[in-house]
Amino acid sequence: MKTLLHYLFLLCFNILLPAVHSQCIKDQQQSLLHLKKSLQFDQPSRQTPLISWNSSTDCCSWVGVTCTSDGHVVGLDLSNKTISGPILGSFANFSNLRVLNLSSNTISGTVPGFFANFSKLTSLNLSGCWLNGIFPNEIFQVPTLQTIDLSANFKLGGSLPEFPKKIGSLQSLSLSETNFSGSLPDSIGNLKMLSTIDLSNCSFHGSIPSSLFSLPLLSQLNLSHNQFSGELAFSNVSSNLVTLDLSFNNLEGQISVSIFNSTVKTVDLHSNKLQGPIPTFLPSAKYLDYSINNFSSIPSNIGDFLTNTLFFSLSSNNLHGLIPASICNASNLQILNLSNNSLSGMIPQCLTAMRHLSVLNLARNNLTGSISNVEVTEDSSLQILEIGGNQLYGKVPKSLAKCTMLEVLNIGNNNITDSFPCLLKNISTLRVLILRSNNFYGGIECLNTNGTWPGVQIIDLAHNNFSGEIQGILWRTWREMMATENGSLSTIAFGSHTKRKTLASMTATSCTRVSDKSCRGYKNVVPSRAHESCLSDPTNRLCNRYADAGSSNADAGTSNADDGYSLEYSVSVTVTSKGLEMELVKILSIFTLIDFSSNNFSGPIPTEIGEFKALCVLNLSRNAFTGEIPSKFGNMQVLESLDLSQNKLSGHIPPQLAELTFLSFLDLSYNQLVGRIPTSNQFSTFPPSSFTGNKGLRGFPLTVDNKAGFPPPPTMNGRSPNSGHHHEVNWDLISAEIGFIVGFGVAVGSLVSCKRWRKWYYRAMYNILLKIFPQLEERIGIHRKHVHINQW
Ligand SMILES: *[C@@H]1O[C@H](CO)[C@@H](O)[C@H](O)[C@H]1NC(C)=O
Ligand SMILES: *[C@@H]1O[C@H](CO)[C@@H](O)[C@H](O)[C@H]1NC(C)=O
Ligand SMILES: *[C@@H]1O[C@H](CO)[C@@H](O)[C@H](O)[C@H]1NC(C)=O
Ligand SMILES: *[C@@H]1O[C@H](CO)[C@@H](O)[C@H](O)[C@H]1NC(C)=O
Ligand SMILES: *[C@@H]1O[C@H](CO)[C@@H](O)[C@H](O)[C@H]1NC(C)=O
Ligand SMILES: *[C@@H]1O[C@H](CO)[C@@H](O)[C@H](O)[C@H]1NC(C)=O
Ligand SMILES: *[C@@H]1O[C@H](CO)[C@@H](O)[C@H](O)[C@H]1NC(C)=O
Ligand SMILES: *[C@@H]1O[C@H](CO)[C@@H](O)[C@H](O)[C@H]1NC(C)=O
Ligand SMILES: *[C@@H]1O[C@H](CO)[C@@H](O)[C@H](O)[C@H]1NC(C)=O
Ligand SMILES: *[C@@H]1O[C@H](CO)[C@@H](O)[C@H](O)[C@H]1NC(C)=O
Ligand SMILES: *[C@@H]1O[C@H](CO)[C@@H](O)[C@H](O)[C@H]1NC(C)=O
Ligand SMILES: CC(=O)N[C@H]1CO[C@H](CO)[C@@H](O)[C@@H]1O
Repeated sequence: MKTLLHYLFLLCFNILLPAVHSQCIKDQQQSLLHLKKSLQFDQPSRQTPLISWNSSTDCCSWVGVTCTSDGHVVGLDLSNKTISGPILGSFANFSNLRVLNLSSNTISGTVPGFFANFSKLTSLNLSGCWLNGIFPNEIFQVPTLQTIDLSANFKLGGSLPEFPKKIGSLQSLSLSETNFSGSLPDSIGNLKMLSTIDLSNCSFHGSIPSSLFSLPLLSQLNLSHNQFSGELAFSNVSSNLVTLDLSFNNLEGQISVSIFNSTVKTVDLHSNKLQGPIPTFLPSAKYLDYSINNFSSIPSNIGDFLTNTLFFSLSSNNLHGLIPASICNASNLQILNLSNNSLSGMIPQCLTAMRHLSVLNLARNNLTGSISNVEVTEDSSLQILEIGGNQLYGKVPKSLAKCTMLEVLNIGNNNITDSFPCLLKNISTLRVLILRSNNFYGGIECLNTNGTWPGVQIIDLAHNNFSGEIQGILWRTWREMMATENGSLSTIAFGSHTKRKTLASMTATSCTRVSDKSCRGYKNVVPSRAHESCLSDPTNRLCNRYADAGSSNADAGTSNADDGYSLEYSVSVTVTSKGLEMELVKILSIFTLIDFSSNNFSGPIPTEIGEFKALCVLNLSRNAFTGEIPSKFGNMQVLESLDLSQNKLSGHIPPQLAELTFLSFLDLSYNQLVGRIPTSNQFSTFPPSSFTGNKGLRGFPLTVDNKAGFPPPPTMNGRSPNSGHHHEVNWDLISAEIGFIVGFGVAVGSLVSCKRWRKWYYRAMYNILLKIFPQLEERIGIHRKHVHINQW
């Protein structure tokens, strides 16, 4: 009875859904059961994922099986079924398959050549299978093949074959993150149906065939992270092209003008060796990244070609000359990054008045002029303003008070002469304030305002002429630093909230299939499209690619010009920590820093600082602070770096300091401290130089005889003239390398928990230092856990 009902049920079902549930032919069932037997699963303890593959039921109803109406198995989707072991050989019996998806399994092993004989195959998906060996390239020539996805098999080698003249049916070709190599055949132009090509992060080289660009249906082309070279020579570009990513290659030469007349929306050419003037031919583009190339000039009419552009980066090129005022005609621009060039002249007045501009980065150029009169519009969108590292002078412009959304202000390393800009006190959104290396003077108290900075993370006032005592009450207005819980990776994002969410969720689903575990944690993060993070953070880059794919899809599928576009930008800030300048490529909400070093602050250190439970770096060195080190410092549980050197501090070192388990850098040298140095595991790792120059200090690691006189205090640039090595140190190089590491470490750190990051960080740091200072190993020995950079 039961079987009869069952049969009737199946019959009914089959009538309703004939294509899917038609009854399976006996020998097909045998083959499938045979296949099931041959499969191994990663977690044998768990219920087998193919429980429905049971001889007493119709095989066309089994999970992952698709049949034709006459019961032939034509589709197998066994993706993400914990299948393991080199089992591809057991698919030889299914030569009539149209669709085979084995993605996200740990199949490993090589790909057998017989798939090339699957004459009906339309879709082959072997992405994320840990495959190795050489992929049999005849499979690309299966005439029915429409999509092939071999991505994320980083040991899978191979090359692309010549393609026959006869029009191929291939629409989508993904080989990203494989070890495919060789050059692209010109005959790829015969695959007239191709719309998506993703060959990113492979080992391809040679020139990019121009035939690629004339594929009539091509909409997504991603060749990033390869070794493509030569000039970009193409005469005609597919009018369907939407996304072009050629970043991280060795492309060179000038890009000839007026070649594109297309719907291109995203162009990413960053990290190549392209030269000449910035190309101006993509009026439809919304995202243009030309950073890290050798482009030398900006055409004066550039703005006329940017009328739709939201993101425009020319950072880290070789640009000279003035910033063309026409750039202000790009009225939709939200992010403009011209940093790290040799641009000169004044900042065009109209730039800061652009209404939609959220990010303006002109840092590290050769800009001159007074900024006192810079005008900001009433409804300014400015969130990030970076003009540090120029030759700007004058006072902090009063109109900045109108930037009610400002989060990051970096005007450091200029020649600004002003008192503390109290007008910023009313901007409650401020997170990062960098005034370092200017001529600021006077006290930092703001008597005429009650404004607070509840989210402030970085305050860098170093190398100015600030003076006076610091009142405890001041600190109370900096709430973020008092937070107790760890923050999460937080980048500053633009675009409407919902759009951002869409991108984030797309990212989350696609990121999880990346085999690299470190990427999995990115679920809650909107990966950045901005180049800075890509440059310095390979993990993020990996996720970026998926984010890119996601956003481009959204882009392609929409008619509304603005939909699906979400821009992001990472703030990079150079800070001094642990005696070295370093560039923090991504500012985490977890990263907090106070640097008041090299000023004339005096009086006692307010005990309230001890309430900054989330403070990572505190540098009060080279001032005239007096009194004792507050014992409340023991409350700063996450403090990693504490520099109080070269002040007039007296009294004992509070034993509470020894309880700061994260503290990896400590400098109390050249004060008037007395008594015994606390003993703890942590303190025993600090070198004598952490304590030297205090007449009254004794105990490990200082030698017993501490009266023999001290070496002279370190000079302003952090190098001791007496350090006994004759090695010229290239501080730029170190700064760059540390920047790289920190950017990576910080991003990973928040994902993998602070502790693991720390281990990694110190190992990486140590390796880099060994490279730069080969003598390091003998000096500090291989047993030292931490590296104290300011020894030199
Ligand atoms: C194909 O299936 C038959 C059973 O139908 C089985 O005997 C044979 O071994 C299978 N061949 C392969 C290569 O799996
Ligand atoms: C197949 O399914 C039937 C009923 O659902 C069950 O009684 C039988 O044990 C299953 N066989 C196997 C091999 O799992
Ligand atoms: C794979 O399967 C596991 C468990 O069923 C699930 O948690 C995970 O999200 C799946 N991954 C993908 C990429 O579908
Ligand atoms: C398997 O791959 C095919 C095409 O390659 C795709 O349509 C299908 O959605 C994939 N299955 C899963 C579960 O991702
Ligand atoms: C291959 O399968 C994965 C799921 O594992 C899917 O995300 C991807 O889109 C598929 N590729 C193609 C080309 O359909
Ligand atoms: C593919 O089929 C041809 C002829 O049908 C045969 O000669 C060849 O050996 C087959 N290739 C593989 C790898 O099975
Ligand atoms: C990638 O291929 C090259 C040869 O082209 C080989 O030397 C290298 O080991 C391969 N890498 C991996 C991860 O398989
Ligand atoms: C270029 O695009 C414009 C519209 O955007 C169109 O009017 C013109 O005909 C196109 N030119 C060519 C050569 O395709
Ligand atoms: C910066 O500008 C000054 C003149 O204002 C010039 O002498 C100097 O060479 C410029 N530096 C660079 C790197 O362009
Ligand atoms: C900095 O500005 C002061 C006056 O404000 C001026 O005397 C000095 O020459 C400037 N320094 C540089 C390096 O431009
Ligand atoms: C600040 O607050 C105090 C009392 O809370 C008030 O008397 C004073 O007027 C306020 N100052 C400003 C500038 O708002
Ligand atoms: C050529 C290249 O950039 N390969 C990288 C691809 O991504 C993996 C991580 O998944 C890196 O390890 C490779 O170096």
